[in-house]
Amino acid sequence: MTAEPLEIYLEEGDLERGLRDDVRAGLSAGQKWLPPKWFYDARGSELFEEITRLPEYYPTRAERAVLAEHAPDIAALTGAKTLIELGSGSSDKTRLLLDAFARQGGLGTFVPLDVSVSALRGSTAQIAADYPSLRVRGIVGDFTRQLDRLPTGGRRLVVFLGGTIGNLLPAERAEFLTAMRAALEVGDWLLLGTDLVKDPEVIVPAYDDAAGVTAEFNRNVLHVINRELGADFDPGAFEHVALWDPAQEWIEMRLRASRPMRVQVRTLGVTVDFAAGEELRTEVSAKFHPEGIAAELTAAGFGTTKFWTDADGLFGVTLARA
Ligand code: AVJ
Repeated sequence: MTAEPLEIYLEEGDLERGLRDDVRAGLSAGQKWLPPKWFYDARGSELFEEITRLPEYYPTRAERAVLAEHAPDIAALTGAKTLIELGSGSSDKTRLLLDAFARQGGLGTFVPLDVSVSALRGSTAQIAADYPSLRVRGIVGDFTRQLDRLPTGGRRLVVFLGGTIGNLLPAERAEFLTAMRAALEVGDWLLLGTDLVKDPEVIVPAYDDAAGVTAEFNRNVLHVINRELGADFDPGAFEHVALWDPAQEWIEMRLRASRPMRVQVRTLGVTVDFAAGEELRTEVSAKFHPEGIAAELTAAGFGTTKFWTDADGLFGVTLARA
């Protein structure tokens, strides 16, 4: 089947308004910040795909190894009819699941949901071509906001891979998991990918690679704001910073002003001053302990869980029953 036209849960106008609100709030804060979802325009999505192939960036490979080994278990345990993928991006690793379901039979519909229209266009067309018996319904949406509108019908498996849940702060995460559980019915399933706490000497290079791709990805958010909101950031004047916070057990990406700068954001009519060395936080990527993941899922109302990791114990994948 060819992919169905993308369903739009998030209009261009909503996106634009969301960006304006986030930029206004984040750039006027004492400690400046921007949410990571604004990295992912077409260029940002491409840069992220490039990151996943870097030697230092282990999460994608480690998660792929877990899925390669356990996709048949996941298909058999869940018996899902509909697979919904949140923050699907290219849906590359998801193919391991689709292959396992294809061998088992029974999966009828694949629903990738992402904020990136460009990423979704590519992935839905390719998946529809490669899995001719699957119905492919791409949704343009924000996974933190559209949970109550997830497609229904048949047993569902929601997959949220890559460790993207680590982009949420702890309170946001609890709220997200609770909303997720509320959106599901007893018998539905959640498959959650989480990067695990490990030696920062392994984590930091994954977010500060030698080739500078992550630095470019980080600075891309400034290009997005320049283009979408008529700002005049000089992205080259911001240095990429990746910092491990041992107390929070998360990595932060920041952009550090290399000199004092005054930035105009024309659409918002605001002026933002940066002192030399001032940092703008662009991403938090939390790392987890297996017991912590289970506890958070239980607190959100999920039942039995299964937990798998790769041979090196780098990355965890949890299957939880609603
Ligand atoms: C897509 C959110 C899982 O946090 O590792 C990669 C994004 N940031 N390099 C992550 C990212 C810097 C990635 N996630």
